[in-house]
Formats: sequence, C-alpha cells, structure tokens
Amino acid sequence: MGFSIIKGDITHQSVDAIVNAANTRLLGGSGVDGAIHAAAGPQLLEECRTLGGCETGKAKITDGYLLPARHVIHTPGPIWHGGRKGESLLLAGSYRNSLELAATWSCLTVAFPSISTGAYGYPVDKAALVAVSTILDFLPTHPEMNITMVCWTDEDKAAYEKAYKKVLKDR
Ligand code: AR6
Repeated sequence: MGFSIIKGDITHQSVDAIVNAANTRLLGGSGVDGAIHAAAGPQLLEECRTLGGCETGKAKITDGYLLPARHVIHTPGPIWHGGRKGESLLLAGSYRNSLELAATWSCLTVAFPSISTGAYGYPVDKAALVAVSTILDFLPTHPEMNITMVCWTDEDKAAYEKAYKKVLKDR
C-alpha cells in the first residue's frame, strides 16, 4: 500500500492528480489554491468557471494545464468552527471524495496538501488524524494507488507523521 508524507510544494509534484484546498466557488483564492492557479496558468480558471462551484466536502476534477500534474482535484474543506459543526465528517469527505474521483479517472498517484489547516483554521493535529485515517481506510480497496501528503512546513510534516503512527497503533 502506498502512503507517504513529505515536505514540499504541491505545484512541483509530477503525479496523476494533485488536490487543491479550494473554496466552494472554485474560482481561486490565496494559499495553496493561489499557488496552484498561478502555476497552472489562466486556463485552469477558465475551466473552473464552467464547473458551477462545489459543495464543502465534495470534489471536482480539471486538467492540470501547465502543472507537472495531469489533473487537479478541487475540494473545499470545512471552515473550523470549534469542532461541533460536523467539521471532521466534512474533512473526511474531502479526502474520500477526492480519492474516489481520482480512482474514477484512473489516477495512480495522488498528492494532497493539508486541507483546511491554513485560512480555514482547522487545527493541524486534528486534521491530520482525519486525513490519515480516511486515506488508510481507502487504500486497501485501491492497492494500486500511491498517495502522498505534501506538507508545507516541518511542523505540519511532524503532525502528519505523528498522526500516522497513532492511527497505525490504534488499528
Ligand atoms: N504546497 C503545499 N502546501 C501549501 C502550499 C504549496 N504550494 N501553499 C500553502 N500550503 P490554505 P485552507 C499549505 O490556506 O485552509 C484559499 O484562499 C498551507 O501552509 O491554502 O483549506 C482557498 O481559496 C496549509 O498548511 O487552505 C479557500 O478560500 C495548507 O496548504 C481557503 O484558502 C492549506 O492552507 C482554503 O483554506
């Protein structure tokens, strides 16, 4: 089963699909969304305009244009409101729906950023547990896929590694 955690820039990943931590309008933004649109070029926004937005926790796919990645899977993660507004289920939905869309499009290599933990304020330790357990639940039914968490900082990478160890230990 392929799961790894690295530090890096998701716009540099040569994979079948990178995932974008988008918003429900799917028309770009700051953070990783801004970086992906900047690297993909203006055609990405043109295609996004045809999609009609996306619900929180769901996912839509586009071409990767000038990116080394073949596709971009856009998913709006939840905004953190303290943890009692269904945030964890919505965040799990973002990971699971992105992975199911990737599988539908025969993507074997998929790279995720740390969805919702920037502008959307989801505490990274909590988000990492949701992300890792959702990915590890998905992988046994898709053993051909390789999934990478691409963390922007050393702190984020440490949080995902810690979550990975905890999820493995608790299974
Ligand atoms: N590669 C990998 N990770 C990155 C990169 C990069 N190039 N750039 C930033 N990150 P955020 P969110 C990390 O705020 O919390 C946007 O405006 C970053 O350090 O990008 O889901 C959207 O349009 C953080 O760990 O996404 C939405 O409106 C992680 O990516 C809103 O922000 C996610 O931070 C979404 O907020």
